[in-house]
Amino acid sequence: MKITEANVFVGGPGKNYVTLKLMTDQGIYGLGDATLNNRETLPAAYLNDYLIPNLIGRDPRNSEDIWQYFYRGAYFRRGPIAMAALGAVDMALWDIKAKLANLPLYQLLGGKSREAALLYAHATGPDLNSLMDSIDFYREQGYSAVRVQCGIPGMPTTGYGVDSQGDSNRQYITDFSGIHPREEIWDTDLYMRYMPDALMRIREHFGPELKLLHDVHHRLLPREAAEFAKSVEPVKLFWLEDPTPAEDQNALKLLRQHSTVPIAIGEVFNSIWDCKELIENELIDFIRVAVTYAGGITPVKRIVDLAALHHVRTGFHGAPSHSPLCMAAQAHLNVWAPNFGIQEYLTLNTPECDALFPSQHRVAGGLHYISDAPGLGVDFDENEAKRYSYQPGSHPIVRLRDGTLWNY
Ligand code: KDG
Ligand code: MG
Repeated sequence: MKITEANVFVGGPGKNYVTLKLMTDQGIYGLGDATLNNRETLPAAYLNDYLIPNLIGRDPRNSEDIWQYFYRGAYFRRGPIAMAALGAVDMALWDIKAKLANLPLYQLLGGKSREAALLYAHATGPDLNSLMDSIDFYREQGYSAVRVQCGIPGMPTTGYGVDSQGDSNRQYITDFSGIHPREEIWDTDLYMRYMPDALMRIREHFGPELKLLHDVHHRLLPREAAEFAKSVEPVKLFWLEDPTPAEDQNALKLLRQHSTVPIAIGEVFNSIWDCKELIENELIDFIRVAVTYAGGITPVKRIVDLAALHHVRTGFHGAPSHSPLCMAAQAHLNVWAPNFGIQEYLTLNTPECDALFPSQHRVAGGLHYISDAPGLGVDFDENEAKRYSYQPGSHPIVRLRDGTLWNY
């Protein structure tokens, strides 16, 4: 069996999805996602210029050797661009392998450990009251877990999709405003004064059952993160996400000494090496890698197995910048993983997205039910794809009030 042709498509309804299609001499094709949010043309170029020319003629069933060939074989390895491109190749190879076996992919991982995977939605609001309305909205849809973020009085923006001026979910509305980022202001003191109380009011209002998650988006210094984690302990969060920038893993030690709040980290990680020490030192409770950014199903399965040894559960990244292909790859891992925790899920199933990526995967009552179609269970309509093209966009830049550049 040989790979005969490969094509990359960039574009989509409201997002620049980077989709890889690998064709074989047996008519079976595989699909993968290489979308690197706001840097989409780069994994596409990496695929077109380096990976695809070296894929043609290879046997797609040798997914491990192909993964090693592109990972070890690239002298300058790792990094989000190379790993997103490799992630798409690996996903497509698993898609082919499972289609060849005529099985849904999860069967090749070890079958089902559960019937459906728990999802969390994003509840947001410009202020606390509208955040509570947003939580109600998701509860009515059956969600038992929500990430809660709201605007902070006196802080015009938070830079992570929530601001106090009425625009509550900007991060997830397409920001195709061009290559120059808008600039937003962050004020740590205001956040530290306001957010612990706000989270406690949410807990009191909704009671003990609702799973509450909160994302700090890498904004705090280690000492501040330890203080914040300690102060939100009575809220009984399901997790506190990215309290500090992920580069300084030592920072988590201080937090751990002061708080038992469960910690979730990893959405910016690209390899097992980025999370090895966090997992082995048991400094986190949930690992948040995404199958696309971390190089595919092959390496993420290794991360999940390592995490299981250290009581770390999965909580894969599921921002809408991941296409339904990445979300499907994660869904297969989620039904299999013995140490599954939760899956982030932001509604992708608009009619336009469903037309571009037809699938039988189903979300209901805050749970993801896996498709039993062979492979990943997601298709790609190339005719639909002709409606879309690449649109430049950018994450915001965040500054402190004095102008100091801060972490987005
Ligand atoms: O591209 C960056 C987004 O995916 C990120 O800001 C989303 O923090 C995020 C989350 O938890 O989904
Ligand atoms: Mg996050």
